[in-house]
Amino acid sequence: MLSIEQRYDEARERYAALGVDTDKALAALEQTALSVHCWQGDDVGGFEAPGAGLSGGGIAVTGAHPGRARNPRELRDDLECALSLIPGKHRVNLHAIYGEFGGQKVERNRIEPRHFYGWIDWAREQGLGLDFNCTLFSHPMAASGYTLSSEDDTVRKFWIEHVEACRAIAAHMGRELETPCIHNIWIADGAKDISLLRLRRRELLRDSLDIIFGTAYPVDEMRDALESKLFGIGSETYVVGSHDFYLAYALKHGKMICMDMGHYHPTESVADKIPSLLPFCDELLLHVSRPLRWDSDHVVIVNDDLRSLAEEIVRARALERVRLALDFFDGGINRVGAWVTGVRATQKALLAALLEPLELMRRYERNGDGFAVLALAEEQKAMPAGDVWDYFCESMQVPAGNAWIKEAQAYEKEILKRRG
Ligand code: RNT
Ligand code: ZN
Repeated sequence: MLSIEQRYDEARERYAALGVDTDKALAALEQTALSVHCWQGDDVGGFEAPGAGLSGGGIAVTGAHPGRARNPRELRDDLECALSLIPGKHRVNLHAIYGEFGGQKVERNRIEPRHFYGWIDWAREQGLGLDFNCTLFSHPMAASGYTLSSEDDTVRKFWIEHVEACRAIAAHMGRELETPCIHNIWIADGAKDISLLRLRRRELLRDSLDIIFGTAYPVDEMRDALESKLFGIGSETYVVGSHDFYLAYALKHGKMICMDMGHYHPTESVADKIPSLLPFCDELLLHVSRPLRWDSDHVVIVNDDLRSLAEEIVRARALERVRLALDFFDGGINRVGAWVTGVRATQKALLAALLEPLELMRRYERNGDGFAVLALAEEQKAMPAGDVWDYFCESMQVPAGNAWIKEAQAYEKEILKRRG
């Protein structure tokens, strides 16, 4: 049997014949840090109070597979295991509910950087960047279904203070780790049925954001992103933070748009939104996810949506302007295995895009040779990208091919299954 290196050498020549430099492709892949969401490890539970789980917010985690992380130490152990099976250096994406509150009840509008020192120290030690999200769900103050767009001044003020606190924490993380922390705002505000306050609530959300963004932070410390949604469970008819709303807000105020692959109409192409927005935005944030029926957050796999997404980023030469964060959760399978599957799938899709013979395809297109563009893209599917991927994994000192599966199984047997 040929070794991974021999297979790579052969693949390198085949790609080179098409004008593709596989070493360059791998260097670009290595440079692409993905923001790995902490919440796959504990079903979006967080550490606010023992037993507190996901409630409200229009998102739901199903499944009761044993081994859910119950505290920051377990979650960090699980992340370390997952990251050891993923090639490259990445970032970890936290939510405000993952602070270390020392068993104390700390109101969300009172959280501080010190509640995240444990994460910052760990990230520094592991050589990881951190990203951050405010948490405006799973809370009594969100029970009405409205937060930043609430007509109740007390509720709105509480959540404005929460997001302000989160932005300060994000800036602190960025400063400490010397890599800008992306702070993403997603709220579940919306209505199950007819609402007569569609405009009113969007004006309230606009005003809340204006107050929140009244404090400016240096871009090398933190940057703001706004994540829209089409519908959620219990907000089927109306979502205050729609795509149009945030797009308008972001363009007007120089904020970043976050597009979650699960938050659009099923036939709408998130991939094509990338080259639509790039002429107007310096940077974009993507939540890489897999919508299925009513759920927006299945574990990511290499499907056509993901491939097109990666292709549009690479074809637009925008790998440095489009930040990729993962966003999926499955409580029904080995959670570490779910993480690794989704992150590696994203990397494989990026690699496939980086291995496209773009110069040749562009030449064909400019020469009006449309069939050749199509044919070349098709033939690409039978090229040995897997050999390049295996070599990448091996050179990054992580298991190639499916060898990581037994490592995730062993971790489950030795660690996860032993948890209560
Ligand atoms: C929900 C959004 C959001 C969340 C996380 C937990 O539909 O996608 O990004 O998944 O903030
Ligand atoms: Zn998302």
